[in-house]
Amino acid sequence: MSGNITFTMIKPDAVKAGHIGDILARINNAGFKIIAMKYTKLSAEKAGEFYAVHKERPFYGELVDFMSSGPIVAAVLEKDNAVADFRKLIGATNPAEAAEGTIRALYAKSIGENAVHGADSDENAKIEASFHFAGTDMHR
Ligand code: 3AN
Repeated sequence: MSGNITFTMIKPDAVKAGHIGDILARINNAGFKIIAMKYTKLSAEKAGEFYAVHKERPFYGELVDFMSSGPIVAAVLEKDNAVADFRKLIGATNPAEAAEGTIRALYAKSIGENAVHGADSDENAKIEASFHFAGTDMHR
C-alpha cells in the first residue's frame, strides 16, 4: 500500500448546493487519490449507526436527521498522512472557525451542516470505510 487512508462524506447540504464537483477537485488537487466512491443516501437507521459515538451528545438527533435528509457522496481517499492532511484541508468543525481556503470555510453553512466529514483517526478511517464499502470496492 502506498499511503494511509481516510474516509469522507460530502454531506447533504453541499450536495444540494451543487458543490460535489468543486469539492472533489479540491480533494484531487490536494494530492488525495480516490480509491472508492459512491453517490448514496443514508437511512435514518444507517446514519444513527454511523454516528453512534455521538449518541449522548445533545445534537445527535439533529445530526441523524440532517445526514439522512438527502443524498451524499461517500469516498475512501489514500495519501501519506491521509487523516491529518484531510482534516487540514477541510478545516474546523465550525465553519466560522475554519481557516481561509479550507473546504468548510468555502462551502459549509453551520456547525451542523458543515459540508464534509473527515475521519478523525486511522482506526476510525478503516471502520468508516468498511461501513460503506466492501474490500472489493476499493481499488488502489
Ligand atoms: P468533526 O466532523 O469535525 O470531526 P465532531 O466529530 O465533533 O466533528 O462532530 C461530528 C459531526 O457532528 C460534525 N461534523 C457536525 O456535523 C455535527 N456537530 C458537531 N458539533 C455540533 C453542534 N454543536 N451542533 C450541531 N451539530 C454538531
